[in-house]
Amino acid sequence: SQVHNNGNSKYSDKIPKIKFTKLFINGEFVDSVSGKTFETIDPRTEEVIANIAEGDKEDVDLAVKAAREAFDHGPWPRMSGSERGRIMMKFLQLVEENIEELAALDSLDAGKLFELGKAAEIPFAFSVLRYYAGAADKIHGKTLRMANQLQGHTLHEPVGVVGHIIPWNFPIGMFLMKTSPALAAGCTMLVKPAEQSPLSALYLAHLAKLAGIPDGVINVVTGFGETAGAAISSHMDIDCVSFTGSTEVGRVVMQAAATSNLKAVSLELGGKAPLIVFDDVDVDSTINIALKGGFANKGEYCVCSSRILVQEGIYDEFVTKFALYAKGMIVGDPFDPSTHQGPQVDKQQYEKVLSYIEHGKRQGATLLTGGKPCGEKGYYIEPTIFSDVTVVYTFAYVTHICCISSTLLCTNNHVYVFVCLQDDMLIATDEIFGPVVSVIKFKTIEEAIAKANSTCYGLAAGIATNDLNIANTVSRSLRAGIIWINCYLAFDASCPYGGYKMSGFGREFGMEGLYKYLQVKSVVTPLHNSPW
Ligand code: TXE
Repeated sequence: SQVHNNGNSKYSDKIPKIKFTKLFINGEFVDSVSGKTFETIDPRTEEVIANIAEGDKEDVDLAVKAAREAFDHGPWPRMSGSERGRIMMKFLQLVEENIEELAALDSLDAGKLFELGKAAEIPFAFSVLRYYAGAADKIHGKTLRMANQLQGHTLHEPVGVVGHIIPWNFPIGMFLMKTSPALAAGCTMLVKPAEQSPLSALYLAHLAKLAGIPDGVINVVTGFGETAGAAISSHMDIDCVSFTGSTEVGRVVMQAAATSNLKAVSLELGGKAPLIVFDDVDVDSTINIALKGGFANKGEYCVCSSRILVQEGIYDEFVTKFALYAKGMIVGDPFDPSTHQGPQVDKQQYEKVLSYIEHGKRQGATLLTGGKPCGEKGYYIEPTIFSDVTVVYTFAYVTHICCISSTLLCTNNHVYVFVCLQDDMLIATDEIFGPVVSVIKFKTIEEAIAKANSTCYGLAAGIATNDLNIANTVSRSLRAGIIWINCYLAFDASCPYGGYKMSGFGREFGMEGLYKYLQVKSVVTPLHNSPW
């Protein structure tokens, strides 16, 4: 049964004092040029936590000026990789020492589970910082022996000033995931945290300064997307923008980059990840994977397995047990250690999720559990599962390979092409970004692949099966940037991830996550006897 205890005063001793509310530019906390502020809201209680400086175009200009100066004349891009790595390790030490306060800021600002943050999510973000601190002195080019007695070598140079525009679902994680590889590369940067969750970014900027990261290398401009965010993507003196957020805004960011200075762009956008469950699995243990994939971080996760495709042989057993387990989840104050699911981040997301639940009911899906808000105040929603969610797709058969696409499945030299026309239920197609999971039935492996791929997104996918051949065949056929077999959300700092299709492009983590912050310069010279 679900317990609800939002904003429980029992946990008031865990609420941190808010120390930083101003923009962080050139190593100083400053008011915005306009002097304006905005409120950041506690999603548990709907009350104001603090007033935060509202940055706009003028503030972005100042931050870019500081970052440009630090890039063109400062020590950061010029020092050795090992020295940058050493300072980043100092930053790591400071964030580790302050984990309690950092975790509390994200719980307060974004409704994230406090204990889970401290035990898993934030340590993972730290591992990303550690990985890139270690990578800073492993950036090197190649030597080339070319035709005509030419010798060349490549230099990997920092791309310059980077603008990071980040969302609210993992405020600390996103900050470190974006800044760490850019720091290792020798870039300077400004970060615009989401307006819903600005607190931890300001605290991290303070720790970065304490660690010895030179002034101007990391700047933080808090503010709104249409103003501060837009000023970053259209800025003429930013060399690269790294954006995580909605597909809709990703498109706007890319357009602004194209029509301004053609800055490099990387986009990590929405998702509608499928978890495909074949009928050879142990249902109970697979439900644990499905619960984690579907409801982690209250479904506010771009890789969330919001579509669970279950093979017909175990479908009935699966949906019954899945609903039972989800019903047992405790929704409540994220500071309460017994809570499984906290509040949605803000009123807008809360209303968006509830409206999708209404769509699901209206469009004829079966509501197995949840479906309602809970609590007197705060943005709490019950974990919700719909079954009998239908997906309309067409199935065409051709006998020759006409194009290369992972929606092709080759068997015995025949090629089946699956073309998605439309999915008839919105809950099966749209990114809901809340604790709402659709269960969809399938018969054959071909149908599973077609249904899984019948989405404009392609960020992640899961496969549950004990059959190695099925696992390998399906993982090659899915168009998504990361595939989890018999697990879900298994991230590692060394393992690249990012989007196919409208989930964006560019990769986070691993050395791929570093390359986007580097330029490759080739240097060519004739050898003795060269005709040049
Ligand atoms: O995202 P936005 P929102 C998806 C998810 C969610 C939906 C809307 O489906 O329900 O997006 O969330 C900044 N120019 N994801 O409205 O608006 C904004 O200030 C430049 C998936 O919060 O995309 C914030 O810092 N920047 C996602 C960031 O973009 C702009 C995580 C993201 O906000 C801007 C979050 C503009 N014109 C939402 N407008 C994921 N991939 O994890 C806004 N921003």
